[in-house]
Amino acid sequence: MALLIIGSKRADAFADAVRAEAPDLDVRIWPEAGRIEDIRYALAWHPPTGVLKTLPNLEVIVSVGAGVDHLLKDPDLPDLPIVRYVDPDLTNRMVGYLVLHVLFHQRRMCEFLELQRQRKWEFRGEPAMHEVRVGLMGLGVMGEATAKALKPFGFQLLGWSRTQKTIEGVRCFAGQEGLDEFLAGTDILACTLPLTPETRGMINRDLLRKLSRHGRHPRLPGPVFINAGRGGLQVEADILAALDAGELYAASLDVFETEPLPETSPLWTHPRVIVTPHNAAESTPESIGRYTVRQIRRHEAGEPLENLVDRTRGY
Ligand code: NDP
Ligand code: OXD
Repeated sequence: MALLIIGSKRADAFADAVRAEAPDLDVRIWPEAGRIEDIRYALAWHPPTGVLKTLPNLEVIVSVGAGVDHLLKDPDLPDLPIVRYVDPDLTNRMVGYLVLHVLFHQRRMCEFLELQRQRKWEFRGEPAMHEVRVGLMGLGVMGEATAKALKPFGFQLLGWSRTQKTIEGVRCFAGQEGLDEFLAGTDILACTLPLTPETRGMINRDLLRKLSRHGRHPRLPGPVFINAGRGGLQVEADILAALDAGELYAASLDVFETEPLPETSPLWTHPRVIVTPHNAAESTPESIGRYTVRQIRRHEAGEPLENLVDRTRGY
C-alpha cells in the first residue's frame, strides 16, 4: 500500500511530514510513482489532468487545500471519495487574514499608506466599529469562524450561504433570494466562497453595485471587497472599473483569476488594492502530514473519512 503525492511544489516537505508521522508508509512523489498498482492513496494539489485516472487501485484522494476546484476541474477525475483539508491552524490563519483586512479598511489604511508615501501628517477619522457592517460571503468553516472572531469588536455582522444558517449575532441570508438584501446591508464584503460552476465570476460589476451605498458612512468612503476564496469568483476588470468609478472604495485580494498575478496587472499598483500571493491560510507540511495519515488510518480501520466533498455541490 502506497501514498502518491502529486502536483505540489512542496511535495518533498509533505513526504517528509507524512514519513515522520507514519515511518512505515510507502510514500512516493509523482512522477516517480513506481509500481502504480501499489498506490491506494493520493495527496494532491493541482494534479495534472488525467493523472489520477491512471492509478488502477486508488481508493481515496486527499486535497492539500480546503478548496477542491483544483481537483474537480479534471474531466477524468475518478469517482472516488475526496477528503478536503480542514484543520484548526488553517482556519485560524484565515480568520487572522480576514480580521486583519477588515480592520485595515475600517481604519482607512490605504489612505494612510498613501499619505505616508507623501510624508503628509493628516488626521482622517474612521467609522466606529459598531457602525460598520461586515458581510461574510460563505458561512462554512472559514466564514463562521471569522464571524465569531469579528463579533467582540462590535461590527454588525451579516452572512450569506447556499443553505440557511443560524449563527448567534449574525443576520444570515441564503441563496439567490437572499443575496440582494445581504449585499445592500454590507459595507465590507469578506468572501470565502468555494469556486464552483455556480459561484464562478459572480463577483462582477453588477454585484459590486449592489453593496451598501445608500447609508454609507461618511468616514468609510465606499464599500470594500476582500477575497480569500478563489480568484475565479471575481472579474478583475470589473473590480478595477468599480474602484475607479468610486463604486468600490478599496479591495484586499489574496486570490486571482490567474496565479501568479501577471506582472502587467493594474491591481499591483492600484493605491486602494492590497495584493497578497494566495497566502491567506497556508497549509503547513506538518499538519498536512498528520491529517493525511489520520485519513489513511481511518480508512484502513474501516472508519468514516472526514470532511468528504460532495461532488454534486462542487465543494
Ligand atoms: P466550506 O465548504 O466549509 O464553506 C463554504 C461556504 O460557501 C458554505 O457556507 C456554503 O454554503 C457556501 N457556498 C457554497 N456555494 C454557494 C453558493 N452557490 N451560494 C451561496 N453560498 C455558497 O469551505 P471553507 O470555509 O472550509 O473554505 C472556503 C473556501 O476558502 C475554500 O473552498 C477555498 O476556496 C478557500 N480557501 C482559501 C485559502 C487561501 O489561502 N486563500 C485557504 C483555505 C481555503 P452552505 O453552508 O450552505 O453549504
Ligand atoms: C486552500 C488553499 O484551499 O490553500 O486550502 O487555497
